[in-house]
Amino acid sequence: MRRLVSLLLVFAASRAAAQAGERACPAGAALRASVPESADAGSMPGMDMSASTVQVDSARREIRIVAGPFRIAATAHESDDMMMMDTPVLRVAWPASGWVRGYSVQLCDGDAASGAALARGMVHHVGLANYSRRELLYPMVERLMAVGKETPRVSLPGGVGVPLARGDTLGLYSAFHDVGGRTVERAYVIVTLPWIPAGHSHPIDVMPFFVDVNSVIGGTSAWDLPPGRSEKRSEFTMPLGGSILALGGHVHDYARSVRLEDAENGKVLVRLDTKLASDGHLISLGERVFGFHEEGLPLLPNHRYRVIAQYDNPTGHVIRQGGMASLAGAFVPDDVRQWPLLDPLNADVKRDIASVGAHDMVQ
Ligand SMILES: [Cu+2]
Repeated sequence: MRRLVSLLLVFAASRAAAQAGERACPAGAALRASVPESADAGSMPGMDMSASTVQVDSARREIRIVAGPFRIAATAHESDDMMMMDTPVLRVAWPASGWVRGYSVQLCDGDAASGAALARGMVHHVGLANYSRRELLYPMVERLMAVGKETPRVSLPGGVGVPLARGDTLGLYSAFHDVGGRTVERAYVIVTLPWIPAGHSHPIDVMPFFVDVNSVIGGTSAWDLPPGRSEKRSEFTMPLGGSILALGGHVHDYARSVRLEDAENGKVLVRLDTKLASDGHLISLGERVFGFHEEGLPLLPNHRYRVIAQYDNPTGHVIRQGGMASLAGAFVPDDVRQWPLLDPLNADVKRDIASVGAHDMVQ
């Protein structure tokens, strides 16, 4: 029952062009040595001793964030919520200006003598927030990228990248659960970001796009789902023009569709339909790739749009926090200099920063 992170999830592994093979994990000793101990170490038990470090690999054109150690304790599997462990948000200073063109996550064992990867299923999600840029539509910090166990890797098509500048502040948040009742004492997360350094080729700037039918800053955007057919909608005004390259989304069981409309003339711009099991449980929500250049879906500056979710709840009763719907994708602004600025003193922004990671996840 959590909000989807804005991410370029529609470019997830399966359709990505080049797939680098999964890297081997470094040896445990090397992992432990690479992450300096947190100043809090010793003061708090368990995961609060974790810290992070950033490595620039110029030869491979990659930037890596290594974070840990995280203790992943075996738990009694009473419910999905019980078994998930959120980690504190670890902030990192971005080391170089240029463009990120992908994102992948490894989970490695810090107690293994030689490199050892941990079960992929232990990763519930790992995401990056960007405290140096605002979400396009909301006074919130940007959710840059995130993956869950179903989408271990995000790759952008050639010629586009998400701009980041040296000194930007990112926050790494994650959640794990045990697999097979085994406790891992020291797990390390390695986030690898393929990278185009400034001064080389100049890709097209692409940004995360996110719109929620029930945006609640600092809280969950889920709502109580009434029985039968129902609809939830919200309007937004584009602060600048640009085009959407691709769009996916997030909904819950019994959702029928999410659509984006021009609120000024009612025209349906895109509609994503769900695939449901016969009992109404969600199998998948459609995605749409418009194209990477001129073929994108244009959105006009200062123009009103709306997003509408349709549900049909057959249970005959209200499902507490059962509704959720958002669209997320990739957006190319006409002029990136017009991007709305993040005001760190704004009350909504403060509330959002306090909640990073708490309501974010990949479906
Ligand atoms: Cu949800």
